[in-house]
Amino acid sequence: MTGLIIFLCLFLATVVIVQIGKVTELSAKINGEEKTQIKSNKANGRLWIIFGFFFFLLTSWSAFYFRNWMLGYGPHDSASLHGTALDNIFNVTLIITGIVFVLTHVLLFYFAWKYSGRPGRKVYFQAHDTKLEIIWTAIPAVVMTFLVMGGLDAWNEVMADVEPGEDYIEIEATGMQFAWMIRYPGPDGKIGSKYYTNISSSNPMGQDWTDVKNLDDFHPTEIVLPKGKKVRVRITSRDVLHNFDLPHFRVKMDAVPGIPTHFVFTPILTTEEYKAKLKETPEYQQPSDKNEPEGPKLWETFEYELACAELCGSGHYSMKRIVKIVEEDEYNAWLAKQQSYYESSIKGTADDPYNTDFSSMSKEMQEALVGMRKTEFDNKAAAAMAATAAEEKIIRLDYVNFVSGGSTLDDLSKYELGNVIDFMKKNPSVMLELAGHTDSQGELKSNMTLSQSRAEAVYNFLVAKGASSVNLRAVGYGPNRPVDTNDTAEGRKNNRRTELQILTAEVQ
Ligand SMILES: [Cu+2]
Repeated sequence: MTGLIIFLCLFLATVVIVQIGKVTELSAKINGEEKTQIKSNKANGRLWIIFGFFFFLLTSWSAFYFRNWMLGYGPHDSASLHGTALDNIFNVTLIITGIVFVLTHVLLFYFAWKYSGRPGRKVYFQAHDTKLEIIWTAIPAVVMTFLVMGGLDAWNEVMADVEPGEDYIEIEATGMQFAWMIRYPGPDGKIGSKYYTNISSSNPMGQDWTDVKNLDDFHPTEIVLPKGKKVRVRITSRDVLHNFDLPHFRVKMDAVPGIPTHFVFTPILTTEEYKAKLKETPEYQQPSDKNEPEGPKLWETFEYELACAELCGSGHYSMKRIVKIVEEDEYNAWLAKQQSYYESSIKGTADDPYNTDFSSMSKEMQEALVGMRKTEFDNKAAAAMAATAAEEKIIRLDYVNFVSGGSTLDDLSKYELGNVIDFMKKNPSVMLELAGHTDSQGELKSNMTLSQSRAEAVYNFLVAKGASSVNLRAVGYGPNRPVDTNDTAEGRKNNRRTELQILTAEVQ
């Protein structure tokens, strides 16, 4: 329907124009060609002046009317340290070219009116004027030189990489159709290596799990950064060209498959501080959702955002990520809550190269894993110590394992049991029960014996390594205390376990 109406409008407009042409032709015949020509010249000259007037009026008015929405003005001053330099270059260029633009256009419209065709007026013919040539070559050349020099200066300042030994946060952004994937380095401050052939549905960035630096890297859904700290963003792409764009920080850099790029910037305004500036602006007092006039206002719902500034495909518009700038302590609290991608999604799965074989790991990797397991144990122990209910005073020894079917501890168990010894030395008065549990497969009697001998194996190991035997007892519970179903392989695996129960009463 709309298409038909547009077509009819265009058709009628064409008919009108053709008819006007015919009428003009006819009147020219009646009044004589020359008279009509003079009249038309005059009318056109006047129209130029009117058009020029409204053109300037509306351009200036719209610039003024929308000023508070534009980046680089009022509430939208740059939220990063380097952004001011870019805004200044932009403004200087705009002012200089703006003056030239206004002057040339005023003259253009004025001359069109002043020198419109008249009987007896002849065009002034000028073949060459050296002086003029020099003037209109030299002035733009000098102005351009200054603009380019200023631009290069700002470019060098904005594009400067971090110095060796400098304090900064490094994060990584990987573009893909159609999302930004963000990676933080984790507590070690180092982003792990990755390679495109490793990319799979469970490893979206292609991280190399044999690289220790990858073990603590995490993938947050939003970018959180502290105010006043230098940030270096590594920028890459998985498929096509994307562009890492943080408009409020004047950060913009292509994400190119195969060619890593980077950008360094320092946020200087927290999200809250930026909101406070918007709050002072009448434009941001409108409701954020027009259908909900009483709902939150525009300034209240403001968030910094990461966009893709490269037209990268049909879902391009959806490449948005929220960016939050917070105070340092809030940032640290957020960091502490993040779980590494390896821990949450890789560890113990088929993708974990060390799922079964610890011995093939590099020394560095082994140490990293042992360190992580120690932290895990210490956290569990602290929680069990703080708990009051008996069922919460249990530390599950996840890394104590036995050679299949028997009660011989495997090689790796010594690390976890080392943690237990450290714990006992730190808490010499705590009474502990070593509890062995099995699943319900097989005969009850043999399960009872197996769990008892496994608990004793752990007991003997601990005592041999210097743990106090007075504080310890070993009990085999067989299948009697399941924590999961015995109907599935996974449930049975969960039921086969060794636990450390912190006893509140004395050991009998
Ligand atoms: Cu994109």
